[in-house]
Amino acid sequence: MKRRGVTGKNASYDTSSIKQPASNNKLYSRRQSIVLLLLLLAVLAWMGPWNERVSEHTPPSLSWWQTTIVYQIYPRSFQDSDGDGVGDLKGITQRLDYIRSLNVRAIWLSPIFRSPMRDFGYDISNYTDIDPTFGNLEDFDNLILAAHDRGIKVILDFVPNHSSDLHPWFQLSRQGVAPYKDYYVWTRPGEPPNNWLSLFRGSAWTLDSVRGELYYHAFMVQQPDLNWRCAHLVEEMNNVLRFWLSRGVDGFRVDAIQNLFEVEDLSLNEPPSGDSSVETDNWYSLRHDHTFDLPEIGGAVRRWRDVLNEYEARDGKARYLVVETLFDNDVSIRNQYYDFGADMPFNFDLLRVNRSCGGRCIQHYVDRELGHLSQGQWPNFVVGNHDNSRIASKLGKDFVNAVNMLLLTLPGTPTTYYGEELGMLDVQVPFDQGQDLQAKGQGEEYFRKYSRDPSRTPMQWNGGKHSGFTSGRLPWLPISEMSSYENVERQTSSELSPLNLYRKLAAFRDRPCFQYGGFEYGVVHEKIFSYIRYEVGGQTYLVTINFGHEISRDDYTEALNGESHGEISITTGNVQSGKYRTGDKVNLHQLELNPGEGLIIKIR
Ligand code: TEU
Repeated sequence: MKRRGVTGKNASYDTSSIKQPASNNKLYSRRQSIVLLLLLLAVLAWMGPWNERVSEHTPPSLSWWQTTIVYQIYPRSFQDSDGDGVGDLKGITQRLDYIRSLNVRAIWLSPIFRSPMRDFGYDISNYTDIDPTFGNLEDFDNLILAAHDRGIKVILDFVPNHSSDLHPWFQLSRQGVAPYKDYYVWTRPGEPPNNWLSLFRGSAWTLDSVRGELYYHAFMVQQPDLNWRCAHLVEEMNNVLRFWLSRGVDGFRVDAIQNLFEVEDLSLNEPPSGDSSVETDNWYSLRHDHTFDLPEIGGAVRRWRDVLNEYEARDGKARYLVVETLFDNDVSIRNQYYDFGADMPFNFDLLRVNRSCGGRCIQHYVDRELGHLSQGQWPNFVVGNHDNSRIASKLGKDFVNAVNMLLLTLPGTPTTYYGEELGMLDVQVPFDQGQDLQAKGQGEEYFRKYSRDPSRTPMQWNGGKHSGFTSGRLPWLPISEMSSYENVERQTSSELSPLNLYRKLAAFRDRPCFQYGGFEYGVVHEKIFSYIRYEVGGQTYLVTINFGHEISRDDYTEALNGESHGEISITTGNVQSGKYRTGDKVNLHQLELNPGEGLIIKIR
């Protein structure tokens, strides 16, 4: 399995690669040997400074997914091109110049495949076709071409754990037709064989009226789990990857990877988790010894990596594989996926922040990533996605700029969820307009608590009808009332807007010290989280952000080994109109930051 990751930043020139003269002494007289030795010493002397120079300034050989921001698009909500109120592929193609204006060079599309849309595409009925809601394969090919023309890579969602119950495979499986009869996890009729629960509440077992047996579904009833112990299924899914790779896809985000396998002994119940804060039929009420993070998953990931490497071997272009790993107190759980062949397991730690999370709290989450990676394991950070409340709603509008400064200056690959660049907020969707069936099907109270609709509302492009998202009668989810202020058009024309700050930060992070430079903590306390990014022999920057709710005055000189002055490169332009401006020279003995204010300061 080909390992990938950052080669050492201080990769030194490998002197062993200098060709040594043949060692056959019979060919050389003593005098000639001495001349040769002197010549060799002269060459090495000449290369010495170069080695040192090379060792200090050799940028590591990074792959594209290590240098760009990845921008997650929820296709239903990005841009509607045909007026049906739902986003589509042509709409995404229309907005690629906007993506590029963010200095983003990779987009990840949540599922666009044929689906009954019970889970909005995470219930797939044909893995190798585009759902008509989004367009067709021609639209997809055009999107790939247009994206690649702009230097934008395209990452698709790969959903291997389950299909839709309307997939032909399931229809054939329920009829007992070989080999499909083994594509899913079936057991005898009667009571469920064990106490396993669905992540969407209730038993994970449902009786199928056609086959007369129970089938396992880690998620919705309409999402039967695929049986990854079935060799035919494994090859079918490897061919799904090949189908999209052959159409130019640059990588995959693997959905629900940790649910992929379940033990073969279906009589095994799962023990209580000890979490008494959740309902007894809530997935988190059990410890998932038999259905989550089973060791067999590693083999599946390695096979997918081998498939991606088939394509890389042909054209030398890296294919990206990121897997969806849920938050776990033990970070080694997600970090094992590096060894399985994933380029990165998603680091969801910063999804847990809220308004009470100050400097030390941020450091705790950042260090869970940076403090636990082995050589060659590339870090990543996200602050939102389609399953979670938007970060601007968690922290408040006054921290939007601070969060984007953090996300875009930490080491590794950042993933931005569409709208975060604007500071888009959750939209409270009334029950009768609710679309998230896994929540809506559980009643109004449960819907209010667990619906994911609020963070999936349409992108806010302008202050016009439906915020420019659709020309149609109604968008599929309501648009924020804030959209007349929080939109691309208005923020583009406002110097201190979150969007323009995002653009500045996204361009700034192309500097070597942010791409692959070193990282050290600076001043960190209950308000301030600061760190130093540096390139050996190159530039050094201090990033300092006040995640507290009071002004903070701090002396950074000790953290900076006595450096007492710097120049401001970027300021968050704090909503309370902070006192700093780009280009200001600042005394590092006494820096004063408002709540939610951040600075990037050039030290040298
Ligand atoms: O989510 C995987 C997952 O584990 C869920 O618990 C997710 O965190 C949950 O939806 C939070 O409410 C993935 C997708 O991201 C999600 O949108 C899908 O619904 C799910 O898999 C099933 O495919």
